[in-house]
Amino acid sequence: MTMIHGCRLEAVQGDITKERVDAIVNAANQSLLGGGGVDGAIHRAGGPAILEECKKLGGCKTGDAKITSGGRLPAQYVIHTVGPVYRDGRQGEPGLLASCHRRSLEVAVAHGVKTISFPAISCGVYGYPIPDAAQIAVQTVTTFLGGHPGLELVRFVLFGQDTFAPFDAAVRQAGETR
Ligand code: AR6
Repeated sequence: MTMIHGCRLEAVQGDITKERVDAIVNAANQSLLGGGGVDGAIHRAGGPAILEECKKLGGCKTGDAKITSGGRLPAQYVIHTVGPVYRDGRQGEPGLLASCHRRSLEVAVAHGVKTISFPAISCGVYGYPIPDAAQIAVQTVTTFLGGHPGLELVRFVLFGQDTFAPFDAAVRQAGETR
């Protein structure tokens, strides 16, 4: 855990669908019509209301983010973002992954969200190397917090030690180098 411009920033291991925060972020695909991984888990736990709202959104570009209610989830909102499919890191993947985090936070702030949890976007079937993704995620959030007071908590909720450790290290590093 570290404090960045008055906002608590932390990494924890867990299931993001259980998060009691204002908004959770979904690692979706461009259709916004559901999928596997964390996307499948969120739609299962939140119920059909989320998909009904998603159908009206007309999809989402890679790097962008759109919001729905949280359905039956403890979280009030789900912010659906689309991470890049990782190829070799030279196809704009870092910029697109940063954009996912920035756009998710912009949409969150526009809806009065004060507490938000992110999964490891693109780190599952989209194949992003986890240490690289962790650095980008934490750096982008940290930069955003510098320009946007009002957020109280940004939490990365990771499945498994292999994903948790690099995110936790990046969060600690952000606290030291700021
Ligand atoms: N809570 C927290 N993290 C989770 C959970 C959960 N309940 N379930 C999985 N993860 P992925 P991507 C982790 O594949 O790489 C979907 O089909 C998982 O271990 O869900 O962005 C979409 O529809 C991994 O670390 O997302 C897209 O088609 C991380 O969440 C595609 O997958 C992200 O893995 C998006 O791929």
